[in-house]
Amino acid sequence: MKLYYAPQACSLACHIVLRELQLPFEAIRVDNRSKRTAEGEDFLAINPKGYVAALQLDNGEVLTEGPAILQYLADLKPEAGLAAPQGSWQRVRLQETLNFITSEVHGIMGWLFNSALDDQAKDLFRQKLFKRLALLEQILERQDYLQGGQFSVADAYLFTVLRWTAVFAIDLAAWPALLKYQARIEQRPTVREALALELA
Ligand SMILES: N[C@@H](CCC(=O)N[C@@H](CS)C(=O)NCC(=O)O)C(=O)O
Repeated sequence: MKLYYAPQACSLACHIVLRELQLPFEAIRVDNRSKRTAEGEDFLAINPKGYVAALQLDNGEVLTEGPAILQYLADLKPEAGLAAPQGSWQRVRLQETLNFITSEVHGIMGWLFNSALDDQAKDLFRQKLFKRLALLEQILERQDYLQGGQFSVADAYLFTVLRWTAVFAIDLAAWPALLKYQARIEQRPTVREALALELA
């Protein structure tokens, strides 16, 4: 498998999960501005959507969209418990959580990266984001991970997008459970390895 990633982008979640599952993979860096890979390929020819993450399977198929990739990977090794079994109620809850992260956290934060928006517009998105963070804070005050007591693909994803708060000078100390959660996940060897490669 090949994971197309950009450093510290949402693809980090897939990168962490590949390492958690100890699956063999090749990490291929994409320059999101030029849309070329580190190997000089045209990324748009690989993923016409033009964004990471993209996972190329050994049969050549390319899977995109973080929540789909994360679940696909987790299902390759169900015994690792990174996603509840397909067809279970807990799996539906996991999908609910992944959808919340992708549209209500990742999606909103995407606007904060947009240089075409003025401060007033960005402030609207910040206020909306803070409401979502408050909801997550309530969950993580009760439990260590989003789905309960065990790390799941949803945590790899939330950890990844929470890291971006630093870019916008949003101090996570306002949400103490989120801050502790971030520190807890940062300690995972797979997270350290993934970040070491992406920051090199
Ligand atoms: N809906 C996609 C969004 C992916 C996305 O936002 N990727 C960003 C990095 S976090 C990207 O590559 N943006 C570059 C671009 O859109 O040109 C998903 O959930 O995987």
